[in-house]
Amino acid sequence: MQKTFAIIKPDAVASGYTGAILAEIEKAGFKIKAMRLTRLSKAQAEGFYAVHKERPFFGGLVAFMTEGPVVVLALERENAIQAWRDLMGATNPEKAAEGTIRKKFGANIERNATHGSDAPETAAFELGWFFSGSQLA
Ligand code: 3AN
Repeated sequence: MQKTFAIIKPDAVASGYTGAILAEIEKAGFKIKAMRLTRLSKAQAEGFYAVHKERPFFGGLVAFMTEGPVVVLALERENAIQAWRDLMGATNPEKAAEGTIRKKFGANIERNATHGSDAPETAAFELGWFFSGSQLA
């Protein structure tokens, strides 16, 4: 069993897609280990996306991620990191495969509905950024 970290981003929460995305997550066999509706502060978003701080889209990304509430999730499944990235689809919804969450609910490369950890190290960092150890047990 493996855990990964997911965010239902401000665009998807504001559009009323939270329930539909949670349904897709459960249908795909993930167990929701922890979940919270929260509004990220600028400092939280900057710290979370620190690996992207030199990228030209960093400022826009932080502004977007703080514009409204998000749902943060700890998901568990066999091969959870890859399985959640497969279910989300490509970063750019225009390039995402049919049936994926970003294809169905994403608007563009920035406003792309969901986030998912890309490796075990980032999953550990991202889960720890939002949840305490006892919440993930
Ligand atoms: P992923 O979320 O698929 O792992 P990353 O880690 O490359 O993609 O990018 C993190 C986030 O930054 C994306 N989810 C997206 O919201 C935003 N992003 C990535 N590339 C761009 C871009 N070229 N322009 C605007 N926003 C971007």
